[in-house]
Amino acid sequence: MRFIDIFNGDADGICALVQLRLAEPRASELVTGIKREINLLKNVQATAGDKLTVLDISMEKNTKDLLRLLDSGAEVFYADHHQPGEIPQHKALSAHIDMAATTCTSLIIDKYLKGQFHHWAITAAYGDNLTTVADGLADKAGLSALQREELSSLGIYLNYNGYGANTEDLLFHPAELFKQCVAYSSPFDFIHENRAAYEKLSTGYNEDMRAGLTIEPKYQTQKLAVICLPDEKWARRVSGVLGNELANQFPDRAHAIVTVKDAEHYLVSLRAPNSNRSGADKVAGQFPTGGGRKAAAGINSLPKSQLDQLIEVMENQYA
Ligand SMILES: [Mn+2]
Repeated sequence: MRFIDIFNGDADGICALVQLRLAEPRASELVTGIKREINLLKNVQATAGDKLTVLDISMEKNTKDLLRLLDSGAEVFYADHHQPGEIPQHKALSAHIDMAATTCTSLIIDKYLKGQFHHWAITAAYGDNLTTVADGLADKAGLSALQREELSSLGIYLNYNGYGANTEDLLFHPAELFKQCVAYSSPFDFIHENRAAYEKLSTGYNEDMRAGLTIEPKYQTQKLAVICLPDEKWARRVSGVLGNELANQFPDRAHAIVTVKDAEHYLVSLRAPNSNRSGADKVAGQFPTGGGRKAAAGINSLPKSQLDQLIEVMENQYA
């Protein structure tokens, strides 16, 4: 019988598993990847009696493999907050799904464990950009303003670590980062006692962010800015968090963060202005590989020749 822990490589996935393994320590096989890699079940093989834990990846995107693993006799504990599609009715599946906009997988696990490792759950809420929810929980837990700041920073760093084109781009492989974190029952102890890991994250984040903020926008008006990042590791790491930072610094501006995907294509991350959180899905929807939500959307594969067209569509939406 094998234990296999499968989790998204971002703050939410890592903190969800940290809580579970602090409550129930196991030597398990770890299956994870970059934040965008969510078809994690496709590489998992199991036999009867194996115990699988699956965290923070959409069930809908993994249904076929989930059914295959259940059919092979594995027991599956599944917790997530993304669209599940139709949840299979199977006696070996224990599903904990909550799609409320105010929750995340780590908060679902926090409830399941009756708050045993609550500070790790709050860290994840900050990392998953549920800032208002996280602030409320921190207040309720009696945390000081400084402690709140510490958990918020850690959440942001753990989330940042998940961005890249592959795990070689990342400062820590998410499986390694999980191991560094799970050694501490409180994130405050991780922050203060695991200085080497914490400083690697904080220095990396701050240096990448500084470099990202100095890039001259390719196109810029009062209403929108298009930032083209170079094809380098640091740029791929910061691509996911730079848009949030720019949206905070320029709340009335829409942003497109453009990174090189391959010789012919860009990967585009779109953010609506903070003061008008709408339209990002409409801009992305004008392109065949675009999609997303009103406030944040993306284009998976934009032909390089269509960058001007993207600017035009953004002008029509926001100017
Ligand atoms: Mn999540």
